[in-house]
Amino acid sequence: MLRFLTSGESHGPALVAILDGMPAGLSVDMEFINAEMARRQKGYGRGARQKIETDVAQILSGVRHGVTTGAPIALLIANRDFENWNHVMSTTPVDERAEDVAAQLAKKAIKRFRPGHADLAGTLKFRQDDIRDVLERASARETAARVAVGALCQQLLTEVRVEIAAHVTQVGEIKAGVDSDVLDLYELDTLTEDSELFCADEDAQPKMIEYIKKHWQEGDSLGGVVEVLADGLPVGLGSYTQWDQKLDGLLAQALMSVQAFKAVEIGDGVKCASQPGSLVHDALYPGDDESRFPFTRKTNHAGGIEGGMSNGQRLKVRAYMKPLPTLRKGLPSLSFPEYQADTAHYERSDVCAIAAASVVCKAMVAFVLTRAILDKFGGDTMTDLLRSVKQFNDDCAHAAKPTKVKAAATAAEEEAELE
Ligand code: EPS
Repeated sequence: MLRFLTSGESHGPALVAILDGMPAGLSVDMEFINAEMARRQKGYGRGARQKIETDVAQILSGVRHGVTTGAPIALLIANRDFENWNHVMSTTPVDERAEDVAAQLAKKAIKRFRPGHADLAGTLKFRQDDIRDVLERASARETAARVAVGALCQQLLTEVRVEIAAHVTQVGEIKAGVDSDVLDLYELDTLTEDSELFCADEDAQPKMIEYIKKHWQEGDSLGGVVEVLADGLPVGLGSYTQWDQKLDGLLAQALMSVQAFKAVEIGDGVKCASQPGSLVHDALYPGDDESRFPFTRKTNHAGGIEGGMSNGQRLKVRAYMKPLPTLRKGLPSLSFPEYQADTAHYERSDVCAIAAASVVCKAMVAFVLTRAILDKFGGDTMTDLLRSVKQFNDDCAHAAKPTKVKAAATAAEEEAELE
């Protein structure tokens, strides 16, 4: 099964990811991976850290001469900022009496919890006596490693003709007025790459930027909403047969795992709860020349998933991010380890990271879809995988049931034998 782990602290030497289970024979485009890495660093509302970093992924194993071998793929992204944190984040013991060490430790010390961050629960959970031990790993810097993994997955998706794109649909209260049913995903991807907030609504975007600016001036932070769309998915990814195989559940878990994400919605998810079934379910009609399948629909309220499986329509997933918990306008909080009334800690941070988060959400969706494709179609090699996906898509296009095909073949063989 395709899986990945990440490791690394925000200001440590590097971030690392291991992606295990990719088939052999996938050509790896490093330029694409690093373009995605660069995209994650962009977006209006980000803090000074991004001026320090130039994220570049390096592949250490599992790829030879630009092609995957089927072995685990290790990726490394160096943290340039580590040079300013070398004592604080040293993996080996440091001499706290040395002047430069003491100065750096004092400068970076954190003695007050930030409500909304992992600080409080993490410090208690791991019995740490330094909040930094928690926040360094809880930090969204980790998402750089996820983007590298997702970019590799996107390359496999491209091979099986699945297209994926993400855009920002809301910042705070400002919503984009974009109809995601009619967006061309290639155009969306190109458009958002050049825009400041990865938003497809040219009228809403300047308002979003003003809104972020206003909250930055007030020492506040903002969240928002990201939508991830995917076209060309085979029918039947995920499964209705078991709770932990449902594609919507898997997507929700993956997206909720992104730092600061608090809700996930598939299709018209939330709205569906307040509407009658006749307005929610997507009626079926016979397919025409343009349809991929012998059926078509006029709506996509389900967002491309029915019964926990992809249904051949565009996948539409929205993910909701809360405002970042690091605020210049510190909230009432407690000191650590005394637990006395104080104001929350503030250190350099982003005001709004929703644009960057859209790249991360896309990466996570790319990973879940790639895993679901490999689960359904298997294949140690890209050749096996492509053959199997094509065969299945062709079968679906003609609505042929393999069991019937087999029965017919058996009947034909029996008839031949009788003759
Ligand atoms: C983050 C705090 C900030 C963000 C960081 C996530 O880092 P720093 O404390 O170094 O300014 O910039 O995000 C990244 C470094 C990144 O590359 O996305 C946090 O606390 O989550």
